[in-house]
Amino acid sequence: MGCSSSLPDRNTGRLGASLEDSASADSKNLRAKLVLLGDSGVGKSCIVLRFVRGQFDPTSKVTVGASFLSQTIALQDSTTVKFEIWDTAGQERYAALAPLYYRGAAVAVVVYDITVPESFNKAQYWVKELQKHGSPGIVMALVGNKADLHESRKVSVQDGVDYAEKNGMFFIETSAKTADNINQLFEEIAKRLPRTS
Ligand SMILES: Nc1nc2c(ncn2[C@@H]2O[C@H](COP(=O)(O)OP(=O)(O)OP(=O)(O)O)[C@@H](O)[C@H]2O)c(=O)[nH]1
Ligand SMILES: [Mg+2]
Repeated sequence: MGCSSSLPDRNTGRLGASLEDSASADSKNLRAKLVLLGDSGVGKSCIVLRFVRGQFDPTSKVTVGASFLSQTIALQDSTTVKFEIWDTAGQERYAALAPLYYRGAAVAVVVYDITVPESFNKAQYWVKELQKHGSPGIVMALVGNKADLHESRKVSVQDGVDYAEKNGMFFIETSAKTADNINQLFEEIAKRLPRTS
């Protein structure tokens, strides 16, 4: 399962960028280092694949280590935002690597699966870790993925909304499968990035 096999695996890229370096450029052309965190199987790689390539692959592999992709979007005010995306591996054995990827990140997208309550608990764990060790001023989004599986829903929308609100996060439910709210997720993040001028 997973979507990572079709993504390039570039573990050798720069990891330790400062926050200044990770959300920069002029006010019209922003650049932001973004990290995705969350339990294995919640759909992080599928969200990235949908956002970057417009595809959904139900048959590919779990992520090993992390993979890197970038994608630029244009906002209505003609600002462009280049997202430099680190898609981390959710399997427990990779948990110790996470700081390498969230260090210096301007944006953290914490993902859970609306059909798996344990993944919502894991999301809360990542939020706490980011609050302790993430960049000051990091923009955080809480994402309930697999919204297409609403008949198997185990985490209510309200639980997501409440947790996000308490922690100053942006909240959205998405489906990488149907593409529902995937572009909106990144557009809302882009709007929340600090502007230098
Ligand atoms: N129904 C449904 N299935 C999804 C969705 N997103 C991902 N999946 C499925 O969930 C499984 C896991 O997706 P991945 O994107 O690989 O999960 P991951 O979070 O990257 O997992 P790790 O790389 O191990 O951390 C795959 O079988 C996907 O096809 C979605 O929005 N809806
Ligand atoms: Mg993955």
